[in-house]
Amino acid sequence: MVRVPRRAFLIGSILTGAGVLASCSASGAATGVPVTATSPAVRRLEQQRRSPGQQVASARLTPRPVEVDLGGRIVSTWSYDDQVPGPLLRARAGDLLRVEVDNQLPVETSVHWHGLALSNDMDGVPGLTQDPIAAGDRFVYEFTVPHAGTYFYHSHSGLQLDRGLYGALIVDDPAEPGDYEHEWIVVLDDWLDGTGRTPDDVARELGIGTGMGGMDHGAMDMGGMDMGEETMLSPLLGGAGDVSYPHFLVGGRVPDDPMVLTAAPGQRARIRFVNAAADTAFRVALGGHRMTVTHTDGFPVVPQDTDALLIGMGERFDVLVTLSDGVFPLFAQAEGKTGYGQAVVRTASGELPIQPRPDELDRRVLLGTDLAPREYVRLAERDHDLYHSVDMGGTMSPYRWTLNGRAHPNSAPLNVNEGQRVRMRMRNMSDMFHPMHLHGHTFALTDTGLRKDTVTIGPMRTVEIEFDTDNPGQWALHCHNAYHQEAGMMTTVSYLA
Ligand SMILES: [Cu+2]
Repeated sequence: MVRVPRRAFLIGSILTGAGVLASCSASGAATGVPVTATSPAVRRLEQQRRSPGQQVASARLTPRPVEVDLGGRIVSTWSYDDQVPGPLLRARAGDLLRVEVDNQLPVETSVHWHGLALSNDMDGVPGLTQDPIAAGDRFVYEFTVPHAGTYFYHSHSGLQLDRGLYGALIVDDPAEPGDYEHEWIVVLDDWLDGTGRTPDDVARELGIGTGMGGMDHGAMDMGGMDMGEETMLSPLLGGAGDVSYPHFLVGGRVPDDPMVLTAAPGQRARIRFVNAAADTAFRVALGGHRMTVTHTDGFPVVPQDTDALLIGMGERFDVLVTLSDGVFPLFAQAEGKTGYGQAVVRTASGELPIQPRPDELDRRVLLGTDLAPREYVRLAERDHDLYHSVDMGGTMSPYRWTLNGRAHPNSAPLNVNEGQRVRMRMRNMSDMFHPMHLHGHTFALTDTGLRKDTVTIGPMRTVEIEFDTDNPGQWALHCHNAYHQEAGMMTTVSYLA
């Protein structure tokens, strides 16, 4: 069932000033007509990124219906190449990545390359940067990969992300020393497809697209939070989700039959965490260890030690750990929900502790916004040319999530011109967290300079970001909760010229 937490929506009580809910408030104004994905400016920029000796990394992805074994649980779902997660894709910074997608799904699809500042026509947003790939059709994505780091790819069509249509994409930096013996790619997910309902069933239960409230709305009162057991609340994130899931996966497996990562005591491992979930943030810890965070969303940070890490949907973190002697749970608590995912790190024979939940989860928990950037990835000091405000809100009845009071596809674009420094204030006016993701750019948080492409914004919190408009096109800006996005929480950063 869909569990809808009671929430206060405070837009009315807080924003009484005239004009605040206007479609977009900006200082400075961009002028011109939209630069579309097929514009010469987009093509020219990609030509400049190409180089004569450029290496080509080729791959093929076949999305199709499949039965997948999640570790003793067989489910019917849709995935890439019959596996969950999809195949690992790997390239080096500067390479040309060429991926042929052979759509064997019964419906149209698309592939988005999450976090990459790539050519707009290859960004994989149907209706914005390309036509959807029809059932039975093929499409070749081909673009220069700009930056090293931990990324992922996923369908950007409807709720296909909440099936099995995602996989990790690692971009290597040939100059990086790689001071570790093991590299483990750990993809996290919340799972319900094939367990009696599909993500489309859930959308119907929530009331997405029907103009109606969800099935649980009869008893709802919009005035405050309910502390009852059906709410999903996190002390760190407030409302922690709209959907309850029967399974949480680490590396595509349920905890009963987990992914096992083996090493020798004293060795170092780089763990690349990707949260591919649709509606779940994860609190992650490795029992008996502290982790040193080295990167988030592909970009390096000042290394920081922590016991646990909170990862919003669409966020990635790289950590280094020096492994102790024994068997340890790599534990992913579904934040604010009941349930967890788990892998096992093994440097010795023996069994996992009977109670695998590590104490580290309740010690220091680091959020992405707690990190500081390495100096060399800071944006250059510069005054902003343009200021945009994005207010995030929603209602539960009807189930509708908005940016500046409007729901996609009726949202107002945020216009920019090329060559500008844009400052953008994102205000969360709801009591639920939203991981906000900007396509095609890695922005900086104004207060710390931290580089991110997905920032988790807690309830009633404001985050201000800056970015340089150096990648012309039409770029989605949206909440990475798949159901919020589907219910309207998406707009476009639109280059004009
Ligand atoms: Cu959201």
